[in-house]
Amino acid sequence: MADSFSLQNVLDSFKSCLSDNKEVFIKYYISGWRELVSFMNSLGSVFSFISKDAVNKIQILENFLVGENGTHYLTVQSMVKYELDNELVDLTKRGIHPESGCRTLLRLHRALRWLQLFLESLRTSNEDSKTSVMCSEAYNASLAQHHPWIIRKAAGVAFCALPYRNTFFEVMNAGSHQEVITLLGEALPMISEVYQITEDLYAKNNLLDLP
Ligand code: 1Q0
Repeated sequence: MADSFSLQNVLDSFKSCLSDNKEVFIKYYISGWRELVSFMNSLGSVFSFISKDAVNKIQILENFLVGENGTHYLTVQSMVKYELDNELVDLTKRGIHPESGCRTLLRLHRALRWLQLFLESLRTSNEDSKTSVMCSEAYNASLAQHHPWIIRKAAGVAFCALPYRNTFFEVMNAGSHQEVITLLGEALPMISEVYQITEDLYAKNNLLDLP
């Protein structure tokens, strides 16, 4: 179970992300990303430069969570407060805190917007839709704005290696195509809510452009 991907696991992680008072648990946020990375790894080695970066960022957050100040890293809200109160974030240019929790999570947060757009487009796609086109449109409307030319180029090459929609739906391991579409419909509001709460928190604290 643990090492076989299923869309249901992703949904479960993002469902568990929100506390009763709508704080975002870092533990489940990163377990959602781990699931997604395992999915991406099953698609082939052209994606390994992406999954390496994602794993690296997941690991930075995990280390904070299990580290001596771990209690401050329980939720995204408590992390932001703790790191800002203690001046642990490089706010305008990279300095002595190049790997703060805040800037690391921001990278995944931006990627979550891509995921949201991509999954929505998969959900509403038809048999003739091309995954590579859906993926790059989602990317251009989100993450690409934060990436230099060379990364955008490499991402574009990787997208061309995405399997066809049919295969893609099968790797998601969530039953028939109709079942996948239903599950996507359940997963998306969860993902969107986690995204929006984080976005609002970062905006309120002026953290959306952390270097
Ligand atoms: C399946 C297709 C995957 C497509 C992923 C799209 C994202 C492309 C991103 C390219 C990133 C390239 C690597 C390096 C980037 C870093 O420079 C950048 C900034 O960090 P920093 O430290 O230099 O300031 N990093 C990022 O922007 C973070 C990127 C994280 C990407 C995480 C992607 C995880 C992918 C998951 C696969 C999802 C499959 C979707 C379908 C699943 C169905 C449930």
